Parts: sequence; structure tokens; C-alpha cells
Amino acid sequence: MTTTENQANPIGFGRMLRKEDARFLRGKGNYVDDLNLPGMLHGAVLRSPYAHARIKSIDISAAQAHPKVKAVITGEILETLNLAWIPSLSHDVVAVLATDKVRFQGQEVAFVVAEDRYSARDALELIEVDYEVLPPVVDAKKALDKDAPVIRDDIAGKVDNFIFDWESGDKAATDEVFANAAIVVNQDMLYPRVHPAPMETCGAVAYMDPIDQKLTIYSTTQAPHAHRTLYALVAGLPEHKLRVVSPDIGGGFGNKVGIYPGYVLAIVGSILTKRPVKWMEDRSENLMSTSFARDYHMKGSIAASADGKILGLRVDVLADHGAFNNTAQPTKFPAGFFHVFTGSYDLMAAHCSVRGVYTNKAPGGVAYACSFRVTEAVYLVERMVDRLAQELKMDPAELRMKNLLRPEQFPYTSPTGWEYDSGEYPRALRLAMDIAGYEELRKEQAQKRAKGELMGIGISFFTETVGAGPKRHMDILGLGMADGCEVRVHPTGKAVVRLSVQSQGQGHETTFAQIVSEVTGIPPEDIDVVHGDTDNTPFGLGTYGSRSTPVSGAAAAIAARRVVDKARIVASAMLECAPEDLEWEKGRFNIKGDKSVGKTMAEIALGAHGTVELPEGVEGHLNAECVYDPPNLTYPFGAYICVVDVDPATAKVSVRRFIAVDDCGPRINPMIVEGQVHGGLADGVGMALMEVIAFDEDGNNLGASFMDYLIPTSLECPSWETGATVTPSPHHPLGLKGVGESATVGSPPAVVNAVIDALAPYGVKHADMPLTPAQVWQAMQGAPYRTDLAIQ
Ligand code: MCN
Ligand code: CUN
Repeated sequence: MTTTENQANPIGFGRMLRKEDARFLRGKGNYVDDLNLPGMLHGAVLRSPYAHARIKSIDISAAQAHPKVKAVITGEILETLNLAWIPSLSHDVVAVLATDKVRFQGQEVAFVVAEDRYSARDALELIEVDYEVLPPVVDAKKALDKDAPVIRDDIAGKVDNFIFDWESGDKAATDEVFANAAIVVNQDMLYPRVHPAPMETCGAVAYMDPIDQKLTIYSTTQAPHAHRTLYALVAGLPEHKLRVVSPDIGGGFGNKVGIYPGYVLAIVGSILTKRPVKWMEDRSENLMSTSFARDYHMKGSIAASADGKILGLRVDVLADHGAFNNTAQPTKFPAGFFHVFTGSYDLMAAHCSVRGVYTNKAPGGVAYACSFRVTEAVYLVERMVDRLAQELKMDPAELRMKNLLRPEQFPYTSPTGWEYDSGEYPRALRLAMDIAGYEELRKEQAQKRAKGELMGIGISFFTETVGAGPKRHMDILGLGMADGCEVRVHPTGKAVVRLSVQSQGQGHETTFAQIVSEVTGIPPEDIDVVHGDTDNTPFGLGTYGSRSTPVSGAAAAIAARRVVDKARIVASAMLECAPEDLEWEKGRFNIKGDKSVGKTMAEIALGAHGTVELPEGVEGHLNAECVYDPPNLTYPFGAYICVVDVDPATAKVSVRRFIAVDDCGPRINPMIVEGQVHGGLADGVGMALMEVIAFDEDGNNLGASFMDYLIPTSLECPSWETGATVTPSPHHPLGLKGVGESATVGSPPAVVNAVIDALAPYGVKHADMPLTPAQVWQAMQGAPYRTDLAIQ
């Protein structure tokens, strides 16, 4: 595989400016809210002010009388269409509009369609809802109390807030390992509720064409094909009369995977009014009612020998899923991929159990660059390893080096049954330590500690689990997780690639052109990438779980290879030789041994569309497709080191340095990969230090604006120092692994480990995220200043 580092005109892999930036940098992107169809109406959602209340009555008469209002929709009206409740992605139902009760603050209660956005919002004020307020439960632990109010009394026979019990690993073997271990460390920790908070909120424009009865839904979705099929299945709409378009998307981060009530309401609004209807959330609606992430209460235990060989890992989780179990993950995985929690270590036995509970909070759980809960899994194991290092008084880098899986152990089957494809872990950690100057940093820390200054060094090593399917294991409501790609070379040698996945900022228009370029030799600027439109792209499950490169990227590579295979036959017909007499040189076929006689891809493309006679059974034109069902996930990994300073007077944490070594196999475009990593690292600093969606006892969401939900800016982030190792995936046709969520998954524990390391002189063993000054200050009050606890 060649890599071209030429910015101007590369063929194949290498640094190349993003094609899509030509419009983004000029402010010419085309987002859902930019769409203004003739005659378009505007919808607005009335939301519940209460976390838990019975709806006694809804009076819409005044709103209906508003001169600019065209329709007012309630749950009662949706019931007549059989759309008040829709199936969730995880064996539950979700209310589109509340009928019996509201179950979280911000839940959808009614929908107004009006001539303009302002009138729609004004008319919301005219709707009279008579609520009987009920006691809410926002604490996952209290939700399981016997006398806790039952949130889901819509489910026949439901008498508690319990959703599911699920476990993985060998409990007996783990118990035995723990019983015989020299040292066992226990630690409770919370991964708090956070929100992906994409720059663009969610929205849709729906239009039912009254002539041909075709419904087009422009929406902020990461998975247009899956949405179309689910609309067809749930609403009974004919799928060939449905078109889902996701135009430019201003960040998804998992927030735009599921189907939100607003999308359905825009569709119903258009069907009722026979006009296009736009619905766009505002920021508070996005933060209050769309998919959140985490909310995992974890009880971890780690067992080791006295000299620091990790033997076993155990975790018991209480998973707060909010009012509806609506997490967007492969349907057979109620806890997502959490059971990959043994991480990057070679240990004997492991067991995890997860209990899901309902609370009066917005539903969700899997969003925010999470790889289906690998985020929580990595946090758990990386904090546990650091806790063990603390107890053993061992350097956390040394402890990791001692326990990391070794290259010769791959392919490796984890104690909970995951088959890691490839890895060279110690090399990545060593590289990160070299970039950081780890040993020097420890010396500096010791000197600072002697002066009472608080400096911390935190390490995290993660293994990511990305690229879902294979479809025999993974599906979304029965739709197998495979993806399609079509490559068509035009007569003049330019090409179009049609993808089932959808970019929300990841740069697919560039990297997928580079994949096809790498295989065919056609320059990437001559390859157009089409995505995000079900009428113009092959079926597939969409972009999340960093699956585009592992799955759709493989489909693109294979389709492109099929094009090259066909090009050989066409070239042989043109050159009047046997196909075997030709030799491939990226972008052209030559007669073996004579480079002066050959045909370029452009010549071959013209030939394929021309008059040359092709062998019996070979059709004209130059195109191919592939539906790729991955044989396994890919397992990218990385070693992260964070250096922080904590102000002893104010307890404020400053991230001084952050070193990230990522291994995602070969990099299609190193610049884009670095961008993905930079963004994820900022996410990690945000979650570790400032982001949290908290609730008061009445169930009021305390993070419903960017004044309250803090996200990091460049001021909180250092200049990232990145490095790379390259361990190809043995089963991907180009060796590629995904990377889109790696840094978000891997970085929070590095920051937290650094802060706890800085606080070691205070005897602090753990503090939950976000490590705000208040939180750090509290932790520091636990014990007087001591230097003997410091890891040397
Ligand atoms: N890439 C590469 N070489 C590799 C692997 C990836 O050049 N070896 C490139 C890819 O071609 C792609 C990008 O890196 O352009 C990310 O690829 P991949 O890891 O396959 O992830 P996806 O494209 O499937 O993106 C999804 C992932 C997820 S799940 C979240 S959440 C997230 C993330 O991407 N959301 C994002 N990164 C985001 N970046 C932006 N700007 N916006 C989001 O919403
Ligand atoms: Cu979990 S967030 Mo991404 O998989 O869309």
C-alpha cells in the first residue's frame, strides 16, 4: 500500500485537504434548517414542564383558533393513527406524544403546525394541559426501592422500575480467582449523564407530495436507510414511496441515531396539512429531550497477585436508562458492548452484571462517541488499574506494561468472548511514554510535590470495539448490520461512489474517494461521493459505532477491486491479449514486461462504454457493487497520557499536556484522523472536568442550556500531541480500523487518573467526574496533606 503525502494531487491514501470544506468554509453547507420548500409550514413541540405527571386533559381549542395555526396534534389524535407509541430500538415502546402521563421534563405533549415558526411557538402557549403532578424518581438507586413510584404503568402488570438484568463472563471462575488473589481492590464509580450536544440540533422537513403520494423526509439522521425502513414498518407507509435524505449534518456524535418524536410529528403534520412541515429543536430542547449518554453506576473490583499481575475483574452496574428504554445499539445487546470491559489486559477471569432501571429522565444512554458503552467499559478498567497501582504503590505505566496483551496473543479471545483482531499494545504505550518524556515528568512531579505543588500524570490504555456487525450477531430490530457500496466509473474515467453510511463531519466525501482512489488509481478529486439519500444510495445501517471505515470502507474497497477486475477484462479485449497477460500498475494495465503498451483507467472506462467486443458473458460499462457483512469487529487501540496541574488554593485543574498515540491500522487520511482524535480529546477533557446533566429532586433538568451544560473550549484544551502506530486489521480488505470515537472513549480516564494522581498527597483515591473545582476541593478535604502516599 502506498501513501502519498502530497497535498495537491494525491492518488490514494495520504494527507489531503477535505473536499467538503470547499462549501463548509464558505458557509455554503446545506443543513436541514437551510431547506425552505414552497408553501412550507413550521411545527413546534409543547413539552412537559414536569418530570412525572398524569395528564388529566388537554384543551387545544384556543391554539386551533390562532389565525396562523394549521393543525394541532395531540397523543389522542396520534392514537387514531396508531402512532402514539412507537417501538424503541431496545424492546420497549416510546411515546411520540404523551397520552396518559408525562415521564420526564421536556417530554413531547402536543405539536402545533403554523404558517411560521413564531406563530407555532406562540400557539403552544394557548394549549391548556391539566396535569396532576406525581412524585418523580431521578436517582437510579431509589428507582428500585419497593415504594418508588412506578414510572411505566403503561406496561401491563408493571409494578416496579426494573428494565433488565444481564450478565456476561464466568461468575464462578471469577469468584475463584478473587478468592485466591493476594490483593483485591474495590471502587465504586459513576460515569455521569452527559450529552453529545452537537452544534446543529435535531430537526426534519417532511413533505408528502399529494400527486404521487411520495413522502420525502429531510432529517438530521446518522442512518437514513434504517430510518426509512423503520418508518415503513411502524407507520405502514409503502417503503418505495419513502425517501429519507440527510443533507449536511452539523455533528451527530450519536445524538442523531434514533428516531425522535419530532421527526414523526413533522411527517404526520405534512400528511394532515398536505404541505411541507419543518421542525427544528432549539438548544434547550436538544439538551433536555434527546439521547443523553452514560449514567452508569459501577461497582468495580480488581484482583491481582502481590507483584501486580492482574488476575480478575468484576463489575456490577446500575444503568439509568431514563423513562423509556430507547438506547440505540444492536438489539441483542442491552448493555451495548460494555462487556468488553476487560480492556487491554491479559487476565484470567471476568464477570459483569448490568441492571437497567427506569427513571424520570429523558431516554437514551448510548450516544456521544461511545462505541456502544465501550466508553464506560474503558473508564471502569482504566480507573481500576490505577486504583490497583495506588494500592500496590506501583507506577501505573509499569503496572500496565506488565499486564498488557502481548502481540503474540493476537487474535485474542477475551474472558467475555470478544475476539480482538490485532494489536501491538506495549509498543503504543512505549511510544506515548517517549513522546511525553514520562520518566522526566515523574522526576518533575517529585520535585513539585516536595514544594507542595500538585502535578498529576494520568495514563489510559484503551481497546476500542468498532465496525458492527457481523449481521448474524448484530442487528437493529432485525435489520442485519451490513452496508452497501456502489462504484461507477463514467465513460471518461471519472467516478461516483454511493454509500449507505452518512457523514456528520467526519470527512467521508474525502476519505471514501481516497479509498476508491487507492484501489483504482483514479485521482480522488475525480471521484464524487454520494451519501445520505435513500433514493440514490444502496441500503445499509448507517454511521455510528465508528463503523463507516470498517464496514462501508470495506464495501468500497471490494467494489473498487471488482471494478479493477472488470477493467482487466476490458483492457485485454482492447489490447487483444489474455487478461493474465496484463499487469496492474495503480491506475493502468500494462502488457506484462512492457510498460509502454497498456491502457489507463480512463481509456479502459471509455472502452467499456464503447464498441470494443467484450468476451462472452461480460457486460459493458465499468461499475460494481458490494454488500459487506464484516466477519468481525475491528479493535483499534491507543495509549494516552495526560499531565495536569491542580491549583491547591482553588482546586482548579489545568490540562497542561495531552499525548495521544492511536492505532487504527493504516490511515486513509492522517489529517482527518488527527482531526477526529483532536475532537475526541476535547470531548474527554469536557467530560472529565465539566460536563454533566444533573437533575434536582423534582426532576428538573439542570443542564438545559450552554450556560449550565459546560462544554470545553480551546481555553480548557492544551495543544494536543499525537502519535501513531500502525497495526492492520487482518480481516479488513485494506487493514483499516475505525477511529471516530477512539479519543472520546480513551481520554476521560487519562484526565481523571492524572487528577487523582495529582491529589495523591491528600490521600485521595477516587472522585467522580466531572472534576470541577468544587468536586476536587471536596476530595481534597478528605485528608490532610501527606507526601508518603505519592507514587514516586
Ligand atoms: N479514517 C481514516 N483512516 C482510518 C480510520 C478512519 O482516515 N484508519 C477516517 C474515515 O475515513 C472517516 C473518519 O476517519 O473520514 C472517521 O472514520 P470512522 O472511524 O470509520 O468513523 P465514522 O466515519 O463511522 O464516524 C462515526 C464516528 C462516531 S460513531 C461518532 S459518535 C463521531 C465520530 O465519528 N461523531 C462525529 N466523529 C465525529 N466527527 C465529527 N466531525 N462529527 C461527528 O458527529
Ligand atoms: Cu455511541 S455515539 Mo457514535 O456511535 O454515533
